[in-house]
Amino acid sequence: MIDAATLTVLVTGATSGFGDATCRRFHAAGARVIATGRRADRLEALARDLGERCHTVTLDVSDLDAVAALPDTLPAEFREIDVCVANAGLALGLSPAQEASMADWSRMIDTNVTGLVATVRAVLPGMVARDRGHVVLVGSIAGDYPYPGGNVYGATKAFVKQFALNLRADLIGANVRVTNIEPGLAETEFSLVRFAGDTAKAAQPYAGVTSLTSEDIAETIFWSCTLPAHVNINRLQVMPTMQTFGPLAIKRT
Ligand code: NDP
Ligand code: 8X3
Repeated sequence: MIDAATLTVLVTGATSGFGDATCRRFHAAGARVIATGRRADRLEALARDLGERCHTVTLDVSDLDAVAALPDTLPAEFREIDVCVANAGLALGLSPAQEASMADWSRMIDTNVTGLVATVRAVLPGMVARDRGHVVLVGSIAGDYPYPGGNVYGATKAFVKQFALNLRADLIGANVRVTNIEPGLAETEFSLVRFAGDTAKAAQPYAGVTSLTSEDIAETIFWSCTLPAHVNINRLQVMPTMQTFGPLAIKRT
């Protein structure tokens, strides 16, 4: 197993949900953590909680210049990133495609696709040069299974799935692992964001269900990153036991 205390871990979207829990999980095991996100107050609170071995950077992943510059702006002791958890992402709305907001679609693509690839592009040269690294992408079961209103969100996560596999193809011979974690229903701020702060709507997906928690996904990420270096988890779907598959829909006349 890899000793987490030897790792420097970069997490995007560390101000909430999976990202916050992932920072806490690695830090508790002795890792150095670089926590990033847009909400500076949340990052400050996280840094206060974690204390030493935590560096925070206010970062919007859709600011491509800032993402590209990130590795060179880090303090020396955080500069050699071993694990990059490209987690920042969001869903906006649940409208059918013919009614959905083009602005929402653009923001999801800018964040979940362009921001994610920019993050990977920024860290990968250092990992390859050091012959040591692990890129963890946070995809979703929405990239595997379609559902009504999932249109562009699901498509961004399908992109993540193929990007992860294609990265593996490029990284042949390099000691750099790539893992796509695909969570199912998990109770975070995800729905609050999807439904633009409408707390009643945001609560509905989690009603009467024992959903995944942020800690469940953080543990899964931690596990995949601390497996022996010769083991690469390509993709991992994680669902709550209470979530499963429905039949294909048929519109009958
Ligand atoms: P949260 O809303 O709790 O967390 C999302 C995080 O992403 C926040 O820290 C937010 O930080 C950050 N973020 C959003 N936009 C940007 C941006 N432009 N730049 C930088 N950071 C950004 O949701 P989750 O923890 O659930 O979501 C994390 C990931 O997991 C996402 O990629 C999501 O698609 C995926 N996912 C979630 C599932 C769920 O059911 N919850 C299931 C499957 C996948 P800030 O606003 O401060 O920038
Ligand atoms: C989040 C899971 O099913 O709400 O990616 O889209 S789902």
